[in-house]
Amino acid sequence: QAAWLAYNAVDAQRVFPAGTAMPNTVLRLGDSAVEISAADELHRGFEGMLHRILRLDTDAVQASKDHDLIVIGTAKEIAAWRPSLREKKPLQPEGFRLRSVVAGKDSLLIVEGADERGALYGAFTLLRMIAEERPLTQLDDVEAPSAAVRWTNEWDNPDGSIERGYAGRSIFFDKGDVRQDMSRAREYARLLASVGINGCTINNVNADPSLLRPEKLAEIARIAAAFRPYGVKLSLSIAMNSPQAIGRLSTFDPLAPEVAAWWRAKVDEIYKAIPDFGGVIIKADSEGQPGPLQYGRTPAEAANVLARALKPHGGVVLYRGFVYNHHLDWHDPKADRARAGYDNFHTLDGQFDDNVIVQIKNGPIDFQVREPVSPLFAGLHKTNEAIELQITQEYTGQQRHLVFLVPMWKTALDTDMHVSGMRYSMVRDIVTGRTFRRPMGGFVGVANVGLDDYWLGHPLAMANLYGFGRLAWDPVLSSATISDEWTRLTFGNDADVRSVVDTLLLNSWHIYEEYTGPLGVGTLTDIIGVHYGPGIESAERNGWGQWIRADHNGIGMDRTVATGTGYIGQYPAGLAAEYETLKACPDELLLFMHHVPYTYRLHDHKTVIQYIYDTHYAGATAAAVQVPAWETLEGKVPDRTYFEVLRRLNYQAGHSLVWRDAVVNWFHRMSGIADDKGRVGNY
Ligand code: GCW
Repeated sequence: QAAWLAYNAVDAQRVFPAGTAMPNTVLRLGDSAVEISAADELHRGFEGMLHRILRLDTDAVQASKDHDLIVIGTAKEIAAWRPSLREKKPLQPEGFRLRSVVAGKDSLLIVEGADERGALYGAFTLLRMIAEERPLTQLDDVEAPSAAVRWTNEWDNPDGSIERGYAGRSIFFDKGDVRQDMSRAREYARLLASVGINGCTINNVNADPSLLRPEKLAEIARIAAAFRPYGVKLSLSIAMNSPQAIGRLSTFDPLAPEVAAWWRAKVDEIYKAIPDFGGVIIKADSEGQPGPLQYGRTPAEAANVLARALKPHGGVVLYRGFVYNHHLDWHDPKADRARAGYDNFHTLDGQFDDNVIVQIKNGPIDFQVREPVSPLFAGLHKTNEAIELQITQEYTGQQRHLVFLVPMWKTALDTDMHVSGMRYSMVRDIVTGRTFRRPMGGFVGVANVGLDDYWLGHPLAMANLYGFGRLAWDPVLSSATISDEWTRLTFGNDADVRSVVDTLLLNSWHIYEEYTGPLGVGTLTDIIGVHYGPGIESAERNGWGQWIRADHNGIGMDRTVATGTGYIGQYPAGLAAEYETLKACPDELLLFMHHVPYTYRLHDHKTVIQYIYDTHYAGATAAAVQVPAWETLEGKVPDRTYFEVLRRLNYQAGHSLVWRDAVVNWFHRMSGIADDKGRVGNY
């Protein structure tokens, strides 16, 4: 349960080398709940890592007897405490500065937040530095988050089940009610805050309207109270038809005055129960959810009704861009689900109120093992955007397979969209609001943690939750940095442990991709139901549009402008040009963008079919090799974690063979082309 806040013992000499004083006291200058958490956390961390019991002090006179202090507070509080420490350059919202200062007899470690949250994030950062055994001499670190919205979404249902959750039941709900015991909710908020996450949407985007009933809001307020000391704002997924479903209006047409009035009253009621409520998230007109299209209204018209109700309270609307028709005609060569996000939203650019953010999944389909970035990111210049990333491994092995997703997310965030007239237009800068100078934007991670002791089931899957938070804070961080930070915090600084765990994490996405869906074709898993295990055929001949268009001659979706669905034309010209021609299209996205014969040769001249065979054998072999690599860590990581990971890696090694054989045999039968190494079909 401690996850990466393990506070394993460190070598104090490294953190406080000779001449650097180790503090005895933490002096807390503010009384807010968040600052109290921050001071408590410093206490906890020092005890665990340095075996030092810090005195907790709130009285400046009392503390001044001690000369070796950590001082924690907001910039305002610190300037009031000692005017000489006043900052000239103001800190960014939620940011902090960590300084070591020698003032007369005093040796101070100053944790200065722009605000209360900043102070808390500063405390966690200081503790991370200690965990990594970084010397705290001449410390001067100024940081601020990349964007205002850094939220997780939890797809929890009131009955306690979790849609696409793979780690036990809900930490919030049970049998229709909010749980009595909020200890896990509180611990979760602590974990989130430790990586700078400031919001959490507690219920499924396929929202149950009954959660907006007054008696339920009173229960939900208890969850908000558990989050509050960690600066995590609670938000709710809402169903657009709530005014009808629970309000007994005859319509939920967003433009009907009585509907707008209903939402205003409901939002006011929510803020009475939860004064720091973050806002709402809306999934509408998608996969059977009610929405404005039923009344001929647009997503912007629907979003703005909520936005106006939330505005006086400072709340925001996250409107999901995941709107598509799941009854597409498979026989229509021009039909293309990937087009939907852009087609549905780009014409609405400029029509959303300023406190609306369009929440866009990283890829245009649905969290496949490999997708290009959604063209919608570049299609909205006058609209706030957030990127939605999936921490829960719906299509990537459901935490039974090890897949460290940070490198995959980085490929999306680091994509330059080539927006015309801009030198750079990386997705990461678009979603933080920099590129188009938007007032707001950010990062949403679908986490789906559960009651499981390891929160996500697979102990190593927690690197994904950690990595999501770190990227939301600073999307420029590298995958290797994030992986190594997580490993050190979780398992300590042992060089062997770091090297084994980091290598496992950093190679894992590639390995999973090798034995599942190749060349951007999709994950090749069961599409209709659980999204687990090989299910190649299930992609085709249905309305869901995750088609691979494989026949006896070739495979892939032709999304070109010239002969295909025209999807590629949704990208800015520079990027579209790259995807449109076979020559320039990167191999890893080939089958997403083009339909080619199995004998088509990739950039290294290997044929597509031989590539499919080779990668599936290579991937399964690599999955098997993870097991002995992990076994070298027996006794070096906690036993329970050791055996839990081992069990899962063994399972993964076996399941990767199932994947390999299912995929290679299917393509062998389909193509009739032999494997040039003679492995396939020879039993
Ligand atoms: O991929 C699909 C999932 C649904 C999910 C949906 C969404 C919550 O299979 O379970 O619904 O995405 O993101 O809305």
